[in-house]
Amino acid sequence: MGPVPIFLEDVIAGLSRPQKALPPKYFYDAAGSKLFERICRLPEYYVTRAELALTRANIGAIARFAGRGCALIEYGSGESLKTRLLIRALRPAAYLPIDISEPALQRAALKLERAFPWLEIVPVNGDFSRPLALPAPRGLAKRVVYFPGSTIGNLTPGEAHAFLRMTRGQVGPKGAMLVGVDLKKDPEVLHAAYNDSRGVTAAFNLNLLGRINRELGADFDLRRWRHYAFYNAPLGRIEMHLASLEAQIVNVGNYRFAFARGETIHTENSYKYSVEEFRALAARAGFTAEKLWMDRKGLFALHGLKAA
Ligand code: AVJ
Repeated sequence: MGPVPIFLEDVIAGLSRPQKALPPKYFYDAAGSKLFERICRLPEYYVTRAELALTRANIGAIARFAGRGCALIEYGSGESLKTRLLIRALRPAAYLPIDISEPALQRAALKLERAFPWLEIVPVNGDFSRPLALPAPRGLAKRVVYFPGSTIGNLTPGEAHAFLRMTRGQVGPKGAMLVGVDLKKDPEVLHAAYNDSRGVTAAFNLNLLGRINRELGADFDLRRWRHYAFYNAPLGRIEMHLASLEAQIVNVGNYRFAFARGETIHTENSYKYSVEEFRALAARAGFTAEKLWMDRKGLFALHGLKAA
């Protein structure tokens, strides 16, 4: 069984729940990855710029914290500028990018090979929402897990706890972790970041239905759906949904799903954590938060965690 049956199963299961839902990891097909890169350059989407700025400004301290010559493991690597900064400063013994998209992984690995011919690159095609076994490290290099971009915000606090426990096991007692976390802030700023004026985030969200049509032969009519994103303050998260503009029936393979007017498919959570909240979460997973780097506006945090 390849990836397609799993995609189909996940879609059928998600659309069969009382609150219909789809896993956000499926946003990132070729079209979705392109749209996400456009999101990262939007004026309203401060996340990428804030993280890049704080990484640039603190790269020396970050490298000292992680230690030179480590095995650097990056989850959800995609194609990242921050990674290049880090590789240059850290001079890792090996770099293990982990990504759900095989083409994105291969493209990124090729580019990095060209830029850093001295670096051993071991791409791992994997989905980190499930437990993942990493290739055994060569030598005794200390392992450092890098999880930037606030991707951890896609996980519920329970899932984030399980993920941090898994990476705590992977880095071992001497290891460290760098986690990029989006901070709680003015809800207007958050709202604008997920409701950009150019409609790129809307296109990104709607592309999920397009992908289901393309890959699973479904018949979602994209004109009958609207992007809907809001900040859920009590839960501390942005929620993205796709709202059905009218009562309709959609076929996915042999399955039929009925949608009421205004009913939504929940497509993504993006949790925001205060510094204290994230430290508490890391502590429960067996990490001590030793370092904290932030951008000047206090929009985004990079936490340096050591095994407790
Ligand atoms: C890549 C998961 C961090 O939650 O901000 C951007 C994805 N969704 N705009 C985020 C996203 C809508 C992004 N993460």
